[in-house]
Amino acid sequence: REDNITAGGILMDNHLILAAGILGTTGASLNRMLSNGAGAVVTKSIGPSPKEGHKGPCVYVMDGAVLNAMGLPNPSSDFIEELNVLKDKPVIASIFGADPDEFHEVASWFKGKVRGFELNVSCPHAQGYGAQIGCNPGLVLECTRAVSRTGLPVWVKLTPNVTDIKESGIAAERGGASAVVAINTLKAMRISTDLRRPVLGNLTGGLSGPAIFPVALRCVFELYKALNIPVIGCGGVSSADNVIEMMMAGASAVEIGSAVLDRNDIFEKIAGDLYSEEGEKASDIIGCAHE
Ligand code: RRO
Repeated sequence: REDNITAGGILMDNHLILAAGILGTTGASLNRMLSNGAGAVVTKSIGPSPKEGHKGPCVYVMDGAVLNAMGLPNPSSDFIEELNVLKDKPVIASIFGADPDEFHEVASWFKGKVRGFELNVSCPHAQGYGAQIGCNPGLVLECTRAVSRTGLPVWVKLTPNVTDIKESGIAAERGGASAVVAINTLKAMRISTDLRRPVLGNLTGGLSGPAIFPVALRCVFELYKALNIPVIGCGGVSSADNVIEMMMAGASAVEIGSAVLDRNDIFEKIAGDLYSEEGEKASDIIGCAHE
């Protein structure tokens, strides 16, 4: 069993990380995921002021995919007290803002409470707070640089909704990022033929789950080749075999989101399969598909 690994400057209990947005809204739920085998956890994205989120329906579940437009609901600085029950645990704060100053302000609330940050510059339906930043390499660089001033490791979560994800990754690296995370959700929609209207209140949203795994894998593969900082894989991972595939493409660690909604013991299940006694060390296969 491999424990205590470091990826992107952050010490974690294993290679499997709870992705942002899933069960990350309370200290108790984050703690439960750590007890259930997650090597680290990422919080729900926290921004500069409290936000209620988009009007519903906010989630639409399909076979092998989930469509969401939650709308960045979060309690802003009131969230910090949730971290009191997670002292010295491997917690990463997902944060967002409209510009570099807002990113730095939100990050400053978390100093001394978390091991590092994940910058959310990639929500596909965030109106000024998300992919508008992630699609602009100059802004990605400035926001990364602003949060790097905290001295803590900064991961940048990238959007797949661009022509060339390498450009955003290179901008994050230049801004001082310790790692990039690929990918956030893929911009998508469904229409109810009965109701003759889109299934989501926000009309469009972000697709996650097994359906986007091949897109995420391709992004990790391209980023690993283009960057000198670690790549964290995220997008539709639901088995140990998916984790190994992500690592072969170049992922140093892997985030798991939608699969947690299907079974909350997913971390124990995947860790059990991944760290079998006989098996190769997981870290020895990173990037082997490039050789
Ligand atoms: O809250 C959301 O609607 C949301 C966010 Br912040 C994100 O980054 N990605 C996503 O699919 N949904």
